[in-house]
Amino acid sequence: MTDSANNASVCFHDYAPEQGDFLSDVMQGFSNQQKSISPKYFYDQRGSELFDEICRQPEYYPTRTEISILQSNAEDIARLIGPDCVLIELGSGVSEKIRLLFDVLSPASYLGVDISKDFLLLSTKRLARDYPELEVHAVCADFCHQLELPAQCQSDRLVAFFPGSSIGNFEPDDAVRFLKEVATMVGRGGKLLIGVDLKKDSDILNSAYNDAAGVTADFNLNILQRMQQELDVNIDMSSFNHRAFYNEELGRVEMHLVSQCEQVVVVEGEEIPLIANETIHTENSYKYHLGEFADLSALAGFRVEQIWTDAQKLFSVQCLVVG
Ligand code: AVJ
Repeated sequence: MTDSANNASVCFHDYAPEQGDFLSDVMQGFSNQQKSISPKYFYDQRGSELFDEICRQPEYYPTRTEISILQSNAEDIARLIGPDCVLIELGSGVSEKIRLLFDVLSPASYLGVDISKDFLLLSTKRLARDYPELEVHAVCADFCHQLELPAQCQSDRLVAFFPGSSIGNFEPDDAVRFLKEVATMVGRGGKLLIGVDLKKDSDILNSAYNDAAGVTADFNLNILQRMQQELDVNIDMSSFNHRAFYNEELGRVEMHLVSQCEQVVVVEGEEIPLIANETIHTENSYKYHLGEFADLSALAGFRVEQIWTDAQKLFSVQCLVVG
């Protein structure tokens, strides 16, 4: 369904997935040997707020590092991309980072894609207000499953923007599949500006996902809160603990919820037993060497055109081109 309404000069397109996926995904994830819930369910209103707060924690280096890379290299990035492109931000959230590029990039139009409708509308309306010259589109969609552009946004100068190292949430095989879809969407000569978190000392990674203020723990536990609110479940939240660690062998940070005792969780009448210390796996955040990510991009049909990093090589922003 496409519902286009000119609201505060934002053109809105609704491709939001049907509700009901949450329950079936939870049941599916709980029936596996290693119980799991997809990290996409972190981002209800409260979860999105908590994630925003994570980004401001001193231990969580990715956000501020990426912002400083974008700031220091904005002109360089703009030169590479060229003027008058159609800029498509995937998982646009609060759309703060894109502002760093607008002034130097002068795109023809901007399209924010996000699954969280309220956040999306708020942030695209703000952009439309602050950049009155810019044509702003908001697409509510789960970009993992569909990357469909509204007809008005077709152009031979498409540039996707995928910041924050959200690509780290995909299994490497799925990352290739996803990047292939992005390549198809932007077409030959089209580009992808992407933030990729890099492999590094495990102490830095472990503290980034175990901030002293406990915000990441709250963010992780909030997924149980969300289940309580939206599904017919009975979970004692205080019987679960946050656990995050860098799995060096697999090159990823893992987040889990650890059951503190033997207990039974009831989901829509179905009893799900957990033994003491059993975990529910809630997230993987893959980290890459530059060479590893270049190989992955190549499998998807992208060539790495340029890489920008910080002095400590904590994080990278990369410009990929199709073909
Ligand atoms: C939004 C997926 C990039 O993996 O660092 C932050 C999410 N999880 N702290 C990440 C997250 C815990 C974040 N991504």
